[in-house]
Amino acid sequence: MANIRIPHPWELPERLATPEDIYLNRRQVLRALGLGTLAATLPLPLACSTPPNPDLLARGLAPAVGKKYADRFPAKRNAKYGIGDRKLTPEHDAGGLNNFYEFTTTKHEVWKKALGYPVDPWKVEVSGLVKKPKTLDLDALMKGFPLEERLYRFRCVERWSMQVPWTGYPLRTLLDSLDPLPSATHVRFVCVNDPEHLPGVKESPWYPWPYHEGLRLDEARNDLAFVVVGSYGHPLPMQHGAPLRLAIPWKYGYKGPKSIVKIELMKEQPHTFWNVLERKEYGFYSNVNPKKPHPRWSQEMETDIGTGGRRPTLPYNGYGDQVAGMYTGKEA
Ligand SMILES: Nc1nc2c(c(=O)[nH]1)N[C@H]1C(S)=C(S)[C@@H](COP(=O)(O)O)O[C@H]1N2
Ligand SMILES: [Mo]
Repeated sequence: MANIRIPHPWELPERLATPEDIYLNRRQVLRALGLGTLAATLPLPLACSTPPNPDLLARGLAPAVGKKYADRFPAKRNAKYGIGDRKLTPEHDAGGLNNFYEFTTTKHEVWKKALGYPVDPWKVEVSGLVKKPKTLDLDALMKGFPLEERLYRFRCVERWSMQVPWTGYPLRTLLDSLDPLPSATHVRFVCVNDPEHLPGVKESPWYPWPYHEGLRLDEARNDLAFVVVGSYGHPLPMQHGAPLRLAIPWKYGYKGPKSIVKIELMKEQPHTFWNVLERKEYGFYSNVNPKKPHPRWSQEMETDIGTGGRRPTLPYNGYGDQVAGMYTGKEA
C-alpha cells in the first residue's frame, strides 16, 4: 500500500465516535424505515420501541435463502450461552446498522444494498492442510450439522455493541468434519468474492479484497467459536452475512467474517484484511480489551445500539473464563 494512508469510514475523530454518532445513524435508519422525524426526535429507547414500517422491515430482514430451510428454524436455544443482565437487541436495530464493506461503508445503508443478493447456489471451498479438499454446498452448510441458538454479546472495534440470538453450530464441529491434518495450526476464511456485483468493492478498490480473516486452530476450536447460519430464529438476512458467517464473541466484530466462500487450513498465521491495511491498529488476535486502546481512541466504554446506553467494556467481552487460558504467556 506504499505510504498512502486511506482513512476508514470508522475512523471518526474521538469526539464524533460517541453515542451521538450512533444516534445520528439511527435517525437515518428510522427515516429509511418510514418513521419520519417525529420518531427520530424521541429519546432513544422510545424511538426504539416505535413499530417500524412492516413492509420495508420485512424485506430487510427476510432470510436471504428465502423459504428454504425454514423447517430447521427456530432451533432450540442452548441455555449455556447467556448475556447476563443485558437485553437482546431488537432485530431491526441489529439488522439496520451493519458493517459489510462489500456492499457499502455506510452502516445504515448496508441492508438496502444487500437486499436480493443471490446466495443460492453457494459454495464453500475447503482447501489446504486437510485430508481431502472438498466443496460444501448450501445443503451441507444449512443441514449438515445440528442447529442450536445461542445468545451472544457482540462488540465492534468502533465501540458499538449488541446482543444477538445467533443460530448455527460450533466451528469445531465443522472443522472436525473436514479432517484437518496434524500439521494445521491456523485457519483462514475468505469472504464473498464477486467484485462485479458488489457495489462496495467497486467504490473502494484500494481495500485488499476479498475480505479475509483468520484464527489460530485452538481459537477456532474453542467452544464459543460459532458458525452462524441464522439470527432471531430464522436463516440470516443478507446484511448479517448470509448464508454463513462466524461469531467469535470475545474478539472485536471484524474477526467474524461474513458470507464465507473459502476455508483454508494452514501451518502459518494467515494475513487478515484489516491487518494488511493497518498493521498497528488491527492486530491478528484483536481480543476485546478495554485496557488496550485503539491507537486513536479508548476502548473502555461502548454504546448499546438497541438502548443507546453506555457501559464499560469487559475484558474478552465478558468471556474471559472460557478463553483467557488460550493466551497465557502469549502476546495477544
Ligand atoms: N465479509 C465481511 N465480513 C465482515 C465485515 C465486512 O465488511 N465484510 N465487517 C466486520 C465488522 S467490522 C463487523 S463489526 C461485523 C458486523 O456484523 P453485523 O453487521 O452482522 O453486525 O462483521 C464483520 N465481518
Ligand atoms: Mo466492526
